Formats: sequence, structure tokens, C-alpha cells
Amino acid sequence: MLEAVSSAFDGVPVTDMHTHLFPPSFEVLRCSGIDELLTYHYLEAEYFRLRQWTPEDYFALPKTARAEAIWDALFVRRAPISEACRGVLTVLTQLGLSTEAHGLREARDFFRSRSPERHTAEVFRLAGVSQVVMTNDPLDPVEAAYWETGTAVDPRFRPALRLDRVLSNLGACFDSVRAARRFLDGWMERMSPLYLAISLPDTFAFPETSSVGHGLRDVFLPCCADWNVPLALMIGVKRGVNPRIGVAADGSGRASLQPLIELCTRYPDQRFLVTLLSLENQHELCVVARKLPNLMPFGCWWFLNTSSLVTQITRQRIELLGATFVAQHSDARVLEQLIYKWRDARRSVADALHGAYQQLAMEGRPVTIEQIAADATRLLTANFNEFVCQPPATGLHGTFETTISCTSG
Ligand code: FIX
Ligand code: ZN
Repeated sequence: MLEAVSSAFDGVPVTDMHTHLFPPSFEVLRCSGIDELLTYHYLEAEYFRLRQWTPEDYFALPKTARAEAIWDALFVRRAPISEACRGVLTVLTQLGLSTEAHGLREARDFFRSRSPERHTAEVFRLAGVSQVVMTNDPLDPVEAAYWETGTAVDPRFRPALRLDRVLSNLGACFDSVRAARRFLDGWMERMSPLYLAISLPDTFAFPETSSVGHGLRDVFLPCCADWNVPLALMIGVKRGVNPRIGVAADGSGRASLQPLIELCTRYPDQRFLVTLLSLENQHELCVVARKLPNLMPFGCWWFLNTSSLVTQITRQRIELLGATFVAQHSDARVLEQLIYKWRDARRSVADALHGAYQQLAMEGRPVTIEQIAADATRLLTANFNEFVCQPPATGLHGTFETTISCTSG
């Protein structure tokens, strides 16, 4: 039966609902190729543990030298056994490149020879991904320039308005709630995001008399209601634990689930996409999700995105929630990461679901192929698409058509 479950998962075109990817048209923001894959902050964190270079000396190197240093240390001088290391080898293998311990010339020549458009299509095909959701920061001047000059956005790359910087600069950037709303409404018009998103620390509290509490209550939640879009809350990150190591600096902490209960009960018509970074929070998230139908758990985020933990967490979610959550997102920053992250995710989620089906069979109710396909579709794409895609709402701005086609779950 595992083969039937695996092939059902292989056949589902994934909606990857949280990535840091950009389409080829956003040139300087597009991340692809072997040097980007090797200098991914997951690998940098593992590299710094070897204490070969100080972070300052490492970051002073050109990117190609940093990539070579990581390749030599983590892939040549030792077995590349970590999840992120093995992922690079999966990408190379799937693209028909050697994984041998020799240099990076072959890979560099390959990526240089690929046209961004054709390469993007090939990576999506290999990964079995139909669309990805971006992380779009309106306060990033480089990214804003692409939007403000009307750069074409590839329909496979769906927008999501990321509000971390807006939230932390509310008082500095806007002299009133009205001004903040005008700013957001302008970006809603320009971008048509599928959802608004904020990452929050493990200490997040709500309601709270703070800029975060006021920002949520006075700006972000009313905006979501008027535009009929979900709010994604990504909770439990400790930003900048060790600033010396750059993007790899962030850590994780266990959060209280009480703010989620407050938000989902005080705003019962608002939909919340929720992911928590701490492993210790996962069971509580399932329990809270059973009480709050407007809360959609999503993904095994960041430090939880390892084969063993995705299977464990998904199994627990199936036991408590059935197939009513979003199983995974890739968080990919480099285009080719889609290939290994979704290969791993399909395997781990299929393993978890297979275990549930085995128990069903023992009760004399073997699952059908159609039911397996329906569950795989729900977990990898349909639950997200349906949660985001609501009937046109008549909000402040009239009827706002959703921007993602609903696929039947
Ligand atoms: O806040 C986020 O979107 C996180 O996913 C990132 O900050 C993090 O660096 C990441 O890429 C994890 O996979
Ligand atoms: Zn992310």
C-alpha cells in the first residue's frame, strides 16, 4: 500500500504556500545555482560549527569562495549527512550533475548555461510544484521598485504581503492608523496577495498594549477583513540569537497558544494560517485547531523541516485533525531547493498517512485509491487553496475576487 500512497503523492501538483522565491523577472532577487545552494544559511550554520573561519572572515570572502569553503568542509572532508547537505546532493542528482567530491566547475557551467525561464519550468516540473507563494516585503526598496514599475509577475509565483518590517516600523513610518491603512490598501491593490503574513517571537501576546498589539488590532486585522484575506501568523522565532552569523542567526522558542485562542475567538470571521517553530508547541497546536475552525495549521517550519520530524508531526496531526491541515511548505530561498524539499516532504507525509491507512485496514476498512488521492491533494494543495479562496466578499472595497482558482479538495 505504501507504493499506492507514494504514487498518489507524486501525482499531486503542489501549491507551495510559503517560500522566499522570486520569478525570473525580479532578476536581482532571484536565487539559483550551486553557489546559492551551498551558501544557504542552513549550511552556513553547520559550517560555522567547524570553527574554520570566524564569521567575519567568512563573510568577507566572495560568494564563490564561501561556497567552495562549505563544499570542501561539509561535502569533501566529511560525509554530507545533514538534511541540508543531503538536499544539495538530491538537487545535483535530479539535474543530472555529478555529486562526486571534485570541484564545482561542472555545476557552475551547467547553471550558467540555463535560461532562467526554461530552468524555472524544469525545476517546477522536477519538484512537482504548480505554484509557489512568495514573501513580499513592501518596505524592501529593491523589491518595491519591481512592483512599482509594473514588472510582470509570473502566474506561478503568487504574492503574500509580509508585514514584519511594517509592524516593527509602524510608529516610525506612519503618523496615523489611517496612513498605515492607506499604505497597505495601496499594496493590496497593486499586489493582490493571497494572505498577509507576520512572523512573531515566542513571547508574542495578544491582546497587548504594544505596537504589535495595536498594529494587529487597528491595522492588519481590519485590512484582512476588508480585503477578505487570511492572516498568516508564524510564531516562535527568536530573531538574532547570534547576529555574527547573519541570516543563520535566528533561533526558536516555545510560545503560548493563548494569543491564538484570543485572536480566533475575538475575530471568528477572520481566517488564520498558523505555524509554530517550536517542536514542543506542535501537540498544543493540534488541540487548539480542534477548537478553532478558523485556524489552519500549516507546515513543519524551518528547524522542524527534517524527514523524521515531518513524519512525526504529520502523524500527530492526522490522528487529531484528519486531513484538515496544510502538510508542508518548503521555505525555499534558492529555486532548486524545491526539488529536494518537496521530494522529502512527499516521502515523509506519505509515510505518516500510510501509517493511518494501515490502522484503517486492520479495522476491515481498507482505503480506496480515490480516497488516497483525495487526502494527498487536500494535504499538499487543496486545503490551502480552499482556505485562501473564499466566495467573493463584499467588503469595504466592494466585491474582491480571490486570485487563486479553487481546486476541489
Ligand atoms: O520568517 C521566515 O519566513 C523564516 O522562514 C525565515 O526567516 C528563515 O530564515 C527561513 O528561511 C527558514 O527556513
Ligand atoms: Zn520563511
